[in-house]
Amino acid sequence: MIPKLLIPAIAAVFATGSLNAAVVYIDFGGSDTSGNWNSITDEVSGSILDAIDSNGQFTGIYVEVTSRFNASNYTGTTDSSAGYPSTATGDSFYGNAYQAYNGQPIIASSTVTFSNLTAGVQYSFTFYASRVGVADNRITRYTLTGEGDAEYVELNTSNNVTNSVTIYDVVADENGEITLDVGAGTGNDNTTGFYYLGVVEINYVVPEPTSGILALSGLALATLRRRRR
Ligand SMILES: [Ca+2]
Ligand SMILES: [Ca+2]
Repeated sequence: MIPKLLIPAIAAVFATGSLNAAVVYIDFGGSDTSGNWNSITDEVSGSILDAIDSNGQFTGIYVEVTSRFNASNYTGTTDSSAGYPSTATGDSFYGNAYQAYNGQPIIASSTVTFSNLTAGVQYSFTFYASRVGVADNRITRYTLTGEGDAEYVELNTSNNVTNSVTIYDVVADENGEITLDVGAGTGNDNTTGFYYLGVVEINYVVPEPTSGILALSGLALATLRRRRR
C-alpha cells in the first residue's frame, strides 16, 4: 500500500512526465515551404542540421539524403484539400527503379537518414507524395529501419491528393538513427519505376529532462524514508 503522504509526490512525478507531443514537418522537393517547416531541396545530398517542430522549436533532429534521388519535380497536386501546404505537396523528389532516366542509371531506392534521435523515444513517420496527370500506378514503398526489424508501408502516388501512410512507434538504433529507404512498391507498373517522396511528418512525445524526474523521485523516496523511521 502507498503511504498517503507519498501520493502527492508520485502525482508530481507523473505530472512532470506529462505528454508533450511534437510534430516535425519536412518538405522534400525543389522549393521551400514557409512557416514552421523544414525544407530539403537538394535531391543528391540535402540536409537539415537541426529540424524545427511545428512550434518553431529546435528538436536536435538531423536529416540528410544519404543515397540520392534522381531529381525533383513540380508535378504533385496543389489542391488545398491535400492536408499540407501546396508548396509541400506540389513538389517531390523522385527515383527510377526499373530503367535509367534523366542521365542516371537505375536508382533502386533512395535513402534519407534521421539522426541525433533520442534513445527510447517512439517516432511515428507519415509519408506523403503526389504525382498528378498519370494513368499508371506509381506505388511507392517507404521502409524504416531503426532498432529491430525494418517496417514498410506503400502509397499509390498516382493522382494522389489526400492519402498518406504511417509507420508507428519506431525507436532509433544504438547510433540514434532511423533510416528511410524510398523505392518502388508492390504493383508499381510505371515502365521507369518512378517513386516519390513529397512530405515526411514525424510525431513523437518529447521526453522530460531526466533530472527533474529524478529530483522528484528522490523527494518521494525521502518522504517514504521519513515515514518508515
Ligand atoms: Ca516544396
Ligand atoms: Ca514536397
